Order: sequence, then C-alpha cells, then structure tokens
Amino acid sequence: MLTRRALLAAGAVTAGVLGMPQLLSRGVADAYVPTRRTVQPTAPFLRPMPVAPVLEPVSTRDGTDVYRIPIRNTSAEILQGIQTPLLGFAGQFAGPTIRARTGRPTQLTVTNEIDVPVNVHLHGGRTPADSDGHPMDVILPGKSRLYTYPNQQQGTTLWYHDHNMDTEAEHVYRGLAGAYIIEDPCEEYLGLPRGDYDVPIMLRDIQFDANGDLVVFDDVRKRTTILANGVSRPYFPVAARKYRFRLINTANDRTFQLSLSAGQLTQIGTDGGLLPAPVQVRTLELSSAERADVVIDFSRFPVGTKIELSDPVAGTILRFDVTRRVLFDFSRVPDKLRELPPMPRATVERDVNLSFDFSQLPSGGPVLGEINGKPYDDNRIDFTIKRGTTEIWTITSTDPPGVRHTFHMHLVQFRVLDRNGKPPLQSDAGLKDTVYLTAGETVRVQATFVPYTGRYLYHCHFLEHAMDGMMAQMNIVP
Ligand SMILES: [Cu+2]
Repeated sequence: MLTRRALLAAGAVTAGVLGMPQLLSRGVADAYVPTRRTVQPTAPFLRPMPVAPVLEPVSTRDGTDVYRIPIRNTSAEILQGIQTPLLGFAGQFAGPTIRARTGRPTQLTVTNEIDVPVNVHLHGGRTPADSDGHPMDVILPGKSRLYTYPNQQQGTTLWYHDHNMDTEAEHVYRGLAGAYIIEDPCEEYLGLPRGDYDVPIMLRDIQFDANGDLVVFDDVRKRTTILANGVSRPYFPVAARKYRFRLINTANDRTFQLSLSAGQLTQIGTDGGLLPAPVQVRTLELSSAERADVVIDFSRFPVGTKIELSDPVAGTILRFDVTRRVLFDFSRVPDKLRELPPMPRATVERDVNLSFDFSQLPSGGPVLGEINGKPYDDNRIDFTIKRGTTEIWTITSTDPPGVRHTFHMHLVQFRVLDRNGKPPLQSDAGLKDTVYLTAGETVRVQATFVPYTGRYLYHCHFLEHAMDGMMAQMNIVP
C-alpha cells in the first residue's frame, strides 16, 4: 500500500520533472479538464445494474436495530473475465444498504477482518462524536467496534465509508462504501415511489492498467471506467412507471454532470433530505460525496425504449431499458414535499480557506493540502464552537484555475446562503453537508451546531486532498 509520504514524494518528483500543470493533474491537485470522451475497456450494456441487498438486522430489540458488518478482502468482476481484488463491507462491492428509520436507533458492530486499521463514518449523519469515525479512532485488525446512530434526523440518503487516517482515500477507492437510507414515517403520506421502485445508485470511477490491474493513485483523469453499483455501463430494466433513484457520488475525486437522453430528471431531495418542492433539472451536478434524490417517470415510454444517463466527460454511465408495462402506478410526486427547517439568526462568522501549498515544490518537497493555511494536525483544534450556536462560514478556494474542492462538514446539515455573492445554484439547494467549489469561488453556508459535543472534522471530500492535509477539527463544547 502506498503511504501518504510516498505518494507525496512521487507527486513532487513528477511535478519537478513535468512542472506544475502535470502535478495538478495527478490527484494531488487535479486539473479536471473535460476535453474528450473516455474510452472504456468493457463493452457497454452487457450486464444489469445490481441493487445492493438491504442488510438484515441481527436483532430489533427495544426499538433499536442491531447490525453486524465485517470488513473483508473481496473481489469483483468489473472487467470481463478478471477478478479485481477489492475491499468490501460484508465482503460486498459495493457494500450492503442499511435502511434505517427516523427516531429508531441503529447499532452497527463492525469487525475488521483485514490486516490494516479501518473505521466507519456515516456521511451526513447527525452522530455522537464517539460514533463519528474520527480518523484517529480506528478499528485495529481482528478487533470490532460498535457505532451508534440515533437517526434523529429527517429522512434522507446517507452513505457510510472508511475514514481512517491517511488510508481513507485508498480504502474508499478499493470499495469501502455503502448506502445508508433513513426512511421517515412522516414522509410516507407523500406517496413517493417506494419498495422495488426506490433504488440507490452509487456512482464512482476506477482505473485499470493495460493488464487489467487496479491502479489506485495516478492521474484522476485516467479513472475512466465509471461504475453504477459496481458495474461498468450496466443496463437497468424498468417498468413503465415512476422510480425514485437515490444517486450517491462515492468517487474519490469526480464531479458528474448527469443528464438523460429522453425524459426528465425530477429532483426531490439532496444531501440532507427532501426539497420543499420538486425541481425539473436538465443537468444534475453531483460532486464527490453529494447525493441527489430524483424521480424518473418512464410511464410515457413504450416497452423497448432505452434511455441513457450520461455525463459529458464519462459518456454513458447507465441505460434504463423499459421492459414492461404496469397496470397501476399509485406513486406520485406532490407539488409540495417538505418545508426546510427554519434558520435561526447566526451569531458567529468564520472564514474557511481551502488551498494547496505549492511552495516546497521547487525543492522537491510535498504539496500540502491546507485549511486556513495549515495542514491537518490531530493535536490542534481549529474552531471551538459552543453547542447550539448558529454560524455562517465563508468558504473560499484560492487555488489556481482548474483546482476544485468539495467542502464537507461532519455533524451538521447546512444551508448554502449564496455563491460568489449571487443566489445559490440548484446543486446548492436544500439541506447540504457537502458543497462544490471551483477555483476562486466563495460559498457562504449557515449551520446550527446541535445536538452533540465533541471533536468533529471538516474537510475537502476529494479524498486525496483530505489525505494531503486538507482537513481540520472543530470542537463542539457545552
Ligand atoms: Cu479539495
């Protein structure tokens, strides 16, 4: 396994020889230039898109659902005829889906059956600090760890993934990610598609070399194989009716611009839950770790219609094949979904600057990811926040053109107030825990820090950036 130090050294050597533009394309700091459609090694639409099985609780005592998940070495056939060694929750690529319920706690015991430390973070979860998967709070090989998720938040789509110090990027890339859906009893009256018609889709990219071996850290632009639920360019048979798709971008470093070849994407929710009203979107922007809850209505398409979900850089990602008619579809998308919670008045303002420090490059030193001019230090608390306070954070990226970031705060769901002084984009709408910034952008977000105290992270969710130091800690105090 490549250590952070080795990666940084490799980056510096490459950069020294080829200059900064090359360095910027390495994933240490990436210039993501959508210049060509990518060539993918496996023929498209050979396999159906799998839907990860929903994990069964081992017990449901006292109103708590108890789950057990081992982390295992596994493999999957991504390229035809080749088993690629991977990591998997419960040995599955991607991991099993957990369906929790608002107000009903989840207890998750995770056993580390591999030979390096791991841990689990529930992304977007309002979680006590000791269950938040702090990078230094790890599960050693052979050990187990109990995580408690109170699920005291409205219905939404979260995901769980490794957050271990220095190896998070590699572990997530190798497969340690799964969907975590919170179902909310008070949203059931809305009549949105459910059951078999409520389908999580985890999107990501992956790179193979000419021999079909997995490449972990190279140029992020070479991660040209795009996976939907672990399969490259699958088809998904659908009935001619409405479906709810919960799109989760689990890629380490990629921003999708998703669109359909026919029909409409109706966005109903985002990172933290439902939008106030459905929105028709022509192009859906989804950066690393963001989620979008969408409804697609296939009812007007005849059986035999094929509709592609694609991205201008990645090409076709997935094809929906309308294979059957249905007699009834009682699901609906009401004009009003769910009001956003009121925003209390903010009493504290803070600035958060995301940047790379290239100053050591000429002498062959590492490029450091920094927040407010400092790389991550586990012994340093960057912000101390009084529990219950509402704050406005002005997040700025001051990196050169081409370098992008995606800013994530643990514990809270925030609201984007404005972007570059202008109204937020559609991709900023609703309750958010992750927000995308291109070079030079400034985004103001507002959050209320409840209900737990303790140490939480905020960081760039391009995971290689976080690994290079673009993380910081806030301590929520009583
Ligand atoms: Cu970043």
